[in-house]
Amino acid sequence: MARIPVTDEQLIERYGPHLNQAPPGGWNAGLDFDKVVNTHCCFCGQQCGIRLKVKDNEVVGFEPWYDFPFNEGKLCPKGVKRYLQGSHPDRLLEPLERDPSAPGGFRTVTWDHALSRVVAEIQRIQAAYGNDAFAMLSGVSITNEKSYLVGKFARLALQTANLDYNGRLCMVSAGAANKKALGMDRASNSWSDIPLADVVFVAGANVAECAPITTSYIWRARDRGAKLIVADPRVTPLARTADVFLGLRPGTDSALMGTILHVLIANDWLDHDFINAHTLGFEEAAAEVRDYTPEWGSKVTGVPADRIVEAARLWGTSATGMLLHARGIEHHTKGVENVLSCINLGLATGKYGKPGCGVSTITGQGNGQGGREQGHKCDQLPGNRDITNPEHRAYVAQVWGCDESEIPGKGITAEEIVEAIHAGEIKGLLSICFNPLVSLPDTKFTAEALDKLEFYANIDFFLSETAQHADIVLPGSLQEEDEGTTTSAEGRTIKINAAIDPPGNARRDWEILLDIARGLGREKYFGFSSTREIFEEMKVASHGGTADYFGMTWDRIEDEMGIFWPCPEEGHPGTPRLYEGGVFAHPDGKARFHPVAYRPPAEVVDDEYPVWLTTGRVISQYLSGTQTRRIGPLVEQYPEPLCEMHPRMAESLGVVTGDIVRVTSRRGEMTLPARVVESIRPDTVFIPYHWPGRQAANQLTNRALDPVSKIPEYKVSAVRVVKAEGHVEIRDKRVTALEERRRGDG
Ligand SMILES: Nc1nc2c(c(=O)[nH]1)N[C@H]1C(S)=C(S)[C@@H](COP(=O)(O)OP(=O)(O)OC[C@H]3O[C@@H](n4cnc5c(=O)[nH]c(N)nc54)[C@H](O)[C@@H]3O)O[C@H]1N2
Ligand SMILES: Nc1nc2c(c(=O)[nH]1)N[C@H]1C(S)=C(S)[C@@H](COP(=O)(O)OP(=O)(O)OC[C@H]3O[C@@H](n4cnc5c(=O)[nH]c(N)nc54)[C@H](O)[C@@H]3O)O[C@H]1N2
Ligand code: SF4
Ligand SMILES: [Mo]
Repeated sequence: MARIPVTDEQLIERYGPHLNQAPPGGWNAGLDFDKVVNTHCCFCGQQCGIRLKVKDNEVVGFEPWYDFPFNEGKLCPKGVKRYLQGSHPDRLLEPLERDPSAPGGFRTVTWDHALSRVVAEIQRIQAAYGNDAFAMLSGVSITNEKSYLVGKFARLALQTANLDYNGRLCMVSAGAANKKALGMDRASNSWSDIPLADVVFVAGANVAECAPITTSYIWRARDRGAKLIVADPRVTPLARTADVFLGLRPGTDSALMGTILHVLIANDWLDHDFINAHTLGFEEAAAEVRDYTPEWGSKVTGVPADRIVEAARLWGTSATGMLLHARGIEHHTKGVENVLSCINLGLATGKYGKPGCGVSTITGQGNGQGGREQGHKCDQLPGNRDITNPEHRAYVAQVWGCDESEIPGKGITAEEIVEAIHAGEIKGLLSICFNPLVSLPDTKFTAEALDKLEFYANIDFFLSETAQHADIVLPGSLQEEDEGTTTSAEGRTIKINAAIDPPGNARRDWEILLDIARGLGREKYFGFSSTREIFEEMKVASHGGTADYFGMTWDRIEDEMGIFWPCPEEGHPGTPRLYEGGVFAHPDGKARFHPVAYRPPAEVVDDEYPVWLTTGRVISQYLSGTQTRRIGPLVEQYPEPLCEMHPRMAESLGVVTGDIVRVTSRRGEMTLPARVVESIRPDTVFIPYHWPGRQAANQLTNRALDPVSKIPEYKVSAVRVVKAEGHVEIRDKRVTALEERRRGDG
């Protein structure tokens, strides 16, 4: 009987010698250090302040940064262990070239060789098939400066329209809805408004595990007597403390929000003055939900009707309120509609532009906010400008010193790029900060696409699963090896400070892009000699756009511990709370209601695939896991994916915790241990997605996309679950207090 490994030796036996092991003398743990650098966590969009301890060009530990106002020294398990990744033995130190005869499939090459090969392949592919046949994929764990550079690099060095980024798997549904309804894409408030809310409504966000520091803001509201509503198919740690828990069926959020709007209207829990003065389209939105009675809503969502009414009452009758949502409502083929249906609830009750009032998405990746403004989306130019708008193009062309006609048009989105590769239309790819083989839906399809590329180059600091399909791998930089800015979930732009230099022959990401641009003969557009110079150009390029950084300087950002955009002029204080006085970002200052009709997910359960599958995260792992699967203490906390299921489902399958189950969808199948929990709907299973290969949840997920945002429907697929061979002992650290009490051991 296999056991889940618990000792270092067992971990290494099971996962190979690649985990962080303590060096012979034990971890230095930062006792001995040369300097301490104030910076931010490299992981999620909370961007907690942290002080890194450095010894001999190595990050050896950390200190809490108590003065940084967002987290006041608090960190989650990932932030506490992040310092262990830099000196990992897997760190890429040299460029690699594919060589099937070499051990591991790659041989080390010089930078000259690697860069010349990249340049030659770009030129060959573009000459043979046209510029757009070479695509670029980027990510938003990189800074604003790098995001800006990637946007300019793809348009003016690669001269391709086909650039997109991994926020396409993340924040785009919220982004599109925010722009449609409010005219601007940012969280409506700084987090300091959360404690002022009388009701906090959390929809599809596992706050305690994925935005851990936000929990303390919600707690502060609770301390003042605020009520908490949570909508989630799982009873997440935060949901266990909710006043009203809405345990809806996956994929039914727009029906839930529509029903709440119906109840608000039926009881006249509306702010008519706000609706009349500051919004358009209320009548149409109201007409759409005329028949969305609590009984109808209950039938569609599976939530008792009286609970929906109670949620509406709390939201509608509280003077202040904040609605926070994340991927649970956004990872859907109606992700944009789901967010619009939440915004409708905020507008109908006047909960915008006042202390303690707002509707905000909780951004996911480290620079998920800033990275979605600087122009590396396929339809976007810096400042969150529109690449199809002639005025926007002309402005950016003038900043770039190019002719407007040199800026390519709108390209296709991330999953569509992979589809175009699969179809043989895109032949070459350069990617930075993206691990699509683990993170895109339908892994088999992604793997087939990667193998069809004539040339693929990848910039990363670890050999990610996707990088293993590359022809050339260029060793880039970790967050702590370069400086720049990011913009956190709150909309606060902060300064990342370099703690160390890239080790070995690794280079800073931006220097690599500049080298390629030079090789392509496009150096005239890329005369940067420092990250600061990129920032200076970026803020000019953003000027006049909705995401305006023009008034910021690095010094001010550091002195003031962040500046909230828009910050359009020098000396401007920044804008922690948007839409004050009910002034929205559309030219007429009014927000737009949108009629939202419920429609089912792309795939629904049937006799063959009778169980809903939803996917997401656990606290100790981060995204595709390239980084956190290499940090031993985090691996130990949750070593492999488990299939969470309710005791009723487990009983019907004859399964107990630790039994291996086979989960099959129309795309693929996987076997993994079951974890029986009371914190999930009996008709739904949950699998976290942080693992590759046969442990990848995305073997099962559906490639169906939202028609507007083009986000994949990660949160809903139909699967079949059966008991398979085998059992593993799970040392379960995630038992809820309630389960413990029922078992009589707590
Ligand atoms: N520990 C950790 N933290 C992270 C990350 C990480 O990988 N690990 N990643 C960061 C990133 S990039 C992101 S995007 C965020 C994501 O942060 P979240 O969106 O909070 O995390 P998820 O686990 O993707 O999903 C959130 C919740 O949605 C619920 N859900 C599933 N289906 C539905 C549905 O149909 N409706 C509703 N209402 N809820 C549903 C799930 O049960 C889950 O509790 O986290 C960030 N923080
Ligand atoms: N089934 C399922 N799939 C999902 C999701 C889900 O909920 N369910 N969530 C989706 C979401 S919200 C997201 S955000 C995506 C994330 O998916 P990805 O973006 O593919 O995941 P990451 O792990 O961030 O991959 C980033 C890669 O960039 C590297 N990297 C990190 N920082 C830097 C840097 O500064 N420079 C360079 N050069 N490289 C860097 C890392 O080593 C890693 O290999 O996954 C999506 N996939
Ligand atoms: S909450 Fe996010 S930013 Fe803060 S320590 Fe954890 S992973 Fe890092
Ligand atoms: Mo994300």
